[in-house]
Amino acid sequence: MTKTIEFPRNFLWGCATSAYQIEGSPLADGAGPSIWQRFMHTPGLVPSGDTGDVACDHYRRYVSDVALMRELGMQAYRFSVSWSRILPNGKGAVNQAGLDFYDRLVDELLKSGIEPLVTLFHWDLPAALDDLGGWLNPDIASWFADYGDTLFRRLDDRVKKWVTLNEPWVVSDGGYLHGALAPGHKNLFEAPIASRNLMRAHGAAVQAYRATGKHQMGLVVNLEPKYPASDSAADQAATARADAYMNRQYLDPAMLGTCPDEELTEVFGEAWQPWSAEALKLTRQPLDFLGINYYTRSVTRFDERSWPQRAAPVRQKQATYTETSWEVFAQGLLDTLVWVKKRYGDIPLYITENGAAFFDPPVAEGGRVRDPLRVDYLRKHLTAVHTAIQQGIDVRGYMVWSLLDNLEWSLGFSKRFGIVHVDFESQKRTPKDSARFYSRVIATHGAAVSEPPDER
Ligand code: GBH
Repeated sequence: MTKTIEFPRNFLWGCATSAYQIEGSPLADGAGPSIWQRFMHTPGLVPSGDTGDVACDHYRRYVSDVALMRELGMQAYRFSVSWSRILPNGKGAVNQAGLDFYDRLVDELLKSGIEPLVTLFHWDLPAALDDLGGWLNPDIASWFADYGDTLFRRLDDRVKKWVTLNEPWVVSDGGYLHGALAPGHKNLFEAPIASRNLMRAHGAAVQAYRATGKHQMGLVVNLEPKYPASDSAADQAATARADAYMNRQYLDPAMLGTCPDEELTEVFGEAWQPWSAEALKLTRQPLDFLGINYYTRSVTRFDERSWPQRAAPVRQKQATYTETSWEVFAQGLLDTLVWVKKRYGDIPLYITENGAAFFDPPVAEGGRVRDPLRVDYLRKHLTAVHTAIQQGIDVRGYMVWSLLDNLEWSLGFSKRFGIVHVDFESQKRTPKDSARFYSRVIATHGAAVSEPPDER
């Protein structure tokens, strides 16, 4: 017998997006350019030539997008604010028209009974701040806090859940170490500095929030459990390095006020400098919740040539891989939740992103998009979340990544993560089978997770 799944009645069901990935109109109404605007318009950096100039045109279509969410039964919507719409130069003069957009979006959501969850920073740094060193400039902590303050003063009367940063690891690793993401630097010495300033900025924004805000503030990290490929000492040590690098580098300072210096010295060598007492103190601020983005795991082995962590993922022969070559491994989500509770104690948790890119068939006659692999992915991961709750882990909500097919950063529009298909020519939205499935899950408080798949 399959077990019946029932989530708590107050469990928060929703979906997530980010500004540059869906909005389009990046320079409209007085907005300044972001580093993503710059990066994607630099010839040669993005093979597809795709940009966020139009993306899902959400900036102009937000009313109908909110209506769509409502039709699907969404209870919450996690979106991010484009910093350079609010502060075209990253600091200083406020652009009221930019604030007005998010004001209208929040009102539209509330009118539709959907709770907004607002992320301050999902990678689109104002270009003007990058010109001042971006995340390498320690002053960014106060720039970020001031930006946050501007938003809190305008929206905290209606927004009850806030997030400082989305995935500091990706910003540092992709933007400063390997350079596949904006601002495209490749520098061993810069990455740890960017990480530290990201976390100092996080702390400074939480402090600013406590001074003006009345609700809840959290941090969103991408977590990926690392499992040793063998019990050899070399693989075990490589696994510990990979885990310190991706997972503990951010959560230890934020939650414990410590840093895994030993492993990070092994990763970065002389490029690793222990954090100052000031940085640790600023970073560690009491949080109301933690947001976890979970996509995959890695089975890790020692690999001399994997720079800089000398650890590499081992391909799993029996596993399913998504279109971004990430292993589907739902047990890893449960393991992650267990680990977070054990290491960091009891704190309300939200799954703030979870989802998968698969190759979808074209929209069929009658408007159906069959995406059984995505349905299966969601089913397995929702089952893992349910198990975690049964084990006493305080998971309060789940946001699927993503509502819409959107701009997958440097990979352009080719990787589709949406539960709603987007035709990027006509901008037509078509809910995929996974959207229908997720709607039923929400409507049945999770019971549909254990329903047999729709074979029609
Ligand atoms: C998120 O990051 C972003 O927040 C979001 O904007 C983005 O669209 C979405 O995911 C989909 O990419 O190659 O096997 O070593 C994802 C964070 C970190 C998840 C790196 C996968 C690499 C796995 N990712 N991780 S592997």
